[in-house]
Amino acid sequence: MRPMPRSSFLFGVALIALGCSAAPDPIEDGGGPSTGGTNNTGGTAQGGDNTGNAPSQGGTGGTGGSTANFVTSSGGGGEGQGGAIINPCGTGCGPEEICDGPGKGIDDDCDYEVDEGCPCSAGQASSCFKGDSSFLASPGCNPGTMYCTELGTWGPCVGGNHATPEEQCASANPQGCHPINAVPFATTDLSSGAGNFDDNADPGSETYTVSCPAGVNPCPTPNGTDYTALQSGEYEVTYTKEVGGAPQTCTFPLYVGARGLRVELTWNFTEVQGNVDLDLHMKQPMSTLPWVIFGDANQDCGYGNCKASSFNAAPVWFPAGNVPPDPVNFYTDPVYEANSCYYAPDGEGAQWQAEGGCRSPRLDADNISCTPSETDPTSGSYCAPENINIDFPPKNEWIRIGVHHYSNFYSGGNLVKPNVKIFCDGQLASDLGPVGFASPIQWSTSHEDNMWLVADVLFREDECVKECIVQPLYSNDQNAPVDLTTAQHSTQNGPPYPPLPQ
Ligand SMILES: [Ca+2]
Ligand SMILES: [Ca+2]
Ligand SMILES: [Ca+2]
Repeated sequence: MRPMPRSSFLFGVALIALGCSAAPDPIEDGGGPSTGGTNNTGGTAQGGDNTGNAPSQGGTGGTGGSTANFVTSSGGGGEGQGGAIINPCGTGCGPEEICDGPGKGIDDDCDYEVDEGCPCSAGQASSCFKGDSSFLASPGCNPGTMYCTELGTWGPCVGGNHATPEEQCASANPQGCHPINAVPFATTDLSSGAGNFDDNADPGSETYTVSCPAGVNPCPTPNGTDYTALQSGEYEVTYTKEVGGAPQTCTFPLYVGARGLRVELTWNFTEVQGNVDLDLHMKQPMSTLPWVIFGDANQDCGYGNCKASSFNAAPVWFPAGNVPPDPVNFYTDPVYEANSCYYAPDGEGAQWQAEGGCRSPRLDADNISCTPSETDPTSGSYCAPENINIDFPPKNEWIRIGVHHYSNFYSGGNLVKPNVKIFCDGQLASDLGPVGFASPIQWSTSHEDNMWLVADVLFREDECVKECIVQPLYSNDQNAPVDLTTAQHSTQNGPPYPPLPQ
């Protein structure tokens, strides 16, 4: 067994104690594994109601949208003297499922279904944890992901490691095959996840295979024990060995993610043969100024001003003098691997290293053209996702996401179909494009210079939860996408922002 990759520390960062847990935190109590921990963000999540209707269990009825919470431990509702409940946030195992607040993404009634019957809407995704949520912070336990179904309620919680009778994640053997973590674009040693399971392998008999999260195509293949995942999400690793000539296997998850807000753009690279250039854009929080796709405008982060190579013109969005967790324009993490921008492809990461830290916002990768048949994810021609990041997002401000159809050299007949995944502290909060719209966004060459306004994202935090809300943007009641022409996106921001949540 090789040492845990140092990048695994990152997810400890996201396990932010919110001061309301009555239950002991096994990580803070020193119970965390010496390997660096198997928890990722410890996140929980749940969607509200995108229609603006009040959540069924008495929420604010505000903007709705998809939300992702980051509850560190919901505890057991500890009792103080006289039996008074002193943990206002704790739910533990209670009599009923709760859809919002601290109950988001949590299996409040411990029936091993999460947010069963709770409302959600198109394009929403969320993390989820089955069983007693007080185990969420335990080594070996990790949330899975659930998607909103066409019925307007949450689908099954898939992936993750749960406090169910079958999995008993809190008592999983940390010495055997176990979950591992990585940041996007960093190369991970898969053998660290095989634990001591690989100790007795016949020489030369070991192989690793990886299956990617939904929508990740092409899916990178391992190079021996090295693996470079480019997109956030949960990957399933299968390790195979022979012992005395008899094959044995184990599987374990690889959780890939980064801190803060990370928006990832891909499109149907294979169908359009890598000959289409889409560009991811992010608008300065709460800005109502127009989009400026070529750069040179502070309000619009894109390829023209947000890459390391266009650093001098980079947007300045946050007050000087801020320190994390307040939003900062530039930050050098004392832990080298926490500077996730250092792993950006195409030489951009090396430029960030030369700058000595990561800028926020920033565009880590601009895919201009690519070769869908390329299988080496470290190759410059690999069909990599574009991504824009804010490492320490501001609170209570809407951040708008857009995708610009820059150029289209494809004449083969297939339309280009963008896909945007929005991650909050490593947790999927929305998956938009192919799903989530009655008529998904799809462009032909005649739509060059159109701009799809994807969603607005807002981070908020109170004494119990840290959450992000994703509000997909729709042009009408039929869930059609907002698709702006040149004349429109060059003169306007698009629809008004949703009301700020209470
Ligand atoms: Ca719940
Ligand atoms: Ca339940
Ligand atoms: Ca591009």
